Amino acid sequence: MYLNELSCENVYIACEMSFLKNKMSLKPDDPNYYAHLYNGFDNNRIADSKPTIRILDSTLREGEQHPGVSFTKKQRIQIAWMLDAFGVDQIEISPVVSPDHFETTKTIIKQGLKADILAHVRATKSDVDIAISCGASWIATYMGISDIHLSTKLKITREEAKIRALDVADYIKAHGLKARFTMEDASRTDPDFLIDMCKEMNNRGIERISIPDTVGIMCPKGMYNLIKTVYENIDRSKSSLDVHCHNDIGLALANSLAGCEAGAEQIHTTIDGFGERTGIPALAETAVALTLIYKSNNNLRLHMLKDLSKTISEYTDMGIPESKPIVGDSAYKHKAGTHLAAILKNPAAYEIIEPKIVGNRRKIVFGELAGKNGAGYLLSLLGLEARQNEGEILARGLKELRMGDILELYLDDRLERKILNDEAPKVKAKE
Ligand code: HCA
Ligand code: CU
Repeated sequence: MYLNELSCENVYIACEMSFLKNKMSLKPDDPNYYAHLYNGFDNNRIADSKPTIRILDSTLREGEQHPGVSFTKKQRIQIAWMLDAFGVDQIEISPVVSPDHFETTKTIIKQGLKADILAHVRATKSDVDIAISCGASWIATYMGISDIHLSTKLKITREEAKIRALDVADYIKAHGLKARFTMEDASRTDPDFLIDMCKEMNNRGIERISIPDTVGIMCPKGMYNLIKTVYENIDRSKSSLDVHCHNDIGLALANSLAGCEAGAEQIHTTIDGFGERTGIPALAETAVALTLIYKSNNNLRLHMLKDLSKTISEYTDMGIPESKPIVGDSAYKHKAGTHLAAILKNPAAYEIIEPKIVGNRRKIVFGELAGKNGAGYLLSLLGLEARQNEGEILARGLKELRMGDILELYLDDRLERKILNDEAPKVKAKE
């Protein structure tokens, strides 16, 4: 890029940004300030003040489809209570999987939680009857509508699929119930057929239409285009759109957010992202993205995130990967010397949201990579004053030991206060 073009571009970006900073009411002393401006740039969903993007959690349905995951009835009820306390808008469960699931669905519906409880079933009248007999007031039905799903799974034509789907939709509505219809494998469906089906559901007053990327093939721009196509073809006062994106190449959350930028207003998640194959977006990542980046108007108890994740890992034997965003043990661990030096002055240098907001804890790691500031801090914790070049000597010693990481410390409140009050340990460089 030539200098002229670059400066033209810069003027444009600068104008947009100064407009945005007022619109988004950002504080210039927020370390994330410029990042928020870039995120809001050309992005109405972020720049418009406080959009509401809701969360449906499907841990009890999609989550149980993950190999090795099977909750007991009591565990499912506890998970539903925790999700409700956390503040998700809808909770999905399938009553048709087993008699145990049927009983659980019935019990959870009776609890009178704030979240809607959706009974998720195939698009057949007999499945809908099972959902109704659980006392469900919200019924979510799904049907694979791509050609490959129609020919290999359902073995019916598009016309037959349409008749069956509409028949079921009418049946649910005749019972006076709220409904969601899922266009399974929507991302690989002929758009003409997809739009036709969505319009039919929309005309019938089906409250929500789920547009899944069942196989995780989309990229964010593609998901944006898919949702925009549907969004522009339905009467939004009658139906809202859900996005349900699979994570086969790691794009599930990015795709879900892109879908919301195009007009969808509810994202499907599971705790820790478990689900069929590689799952769907994790609740923690979604909730933080919505709160921190999108400033979505949700009332989520983010401090429960780590506990939600721990609960699931205890009930599944699957363990939380250390590097899992937000809830993983290393999500707030700081190790390299330059990072430690900065963290010990102001943790915001390497953290976008404080660990206690999401129920996690900050840790610092001392070892080979600690550097003189980290080593100096370690000395000061041990009550030794790091004068002159002691920090440097210890740092060198730690490197020569070649034992990798030697010590990890939680920065509990007391130590955090020490950082913020003392600033960094005063390590004087050797003169
Ligand atoms: C399934 C398919 C589904 C449905 C999603 C939804 C998908 O396992 O039933 O109902 O919104 O990925 O398409 O999970
Ligand atoms: Cu799915």
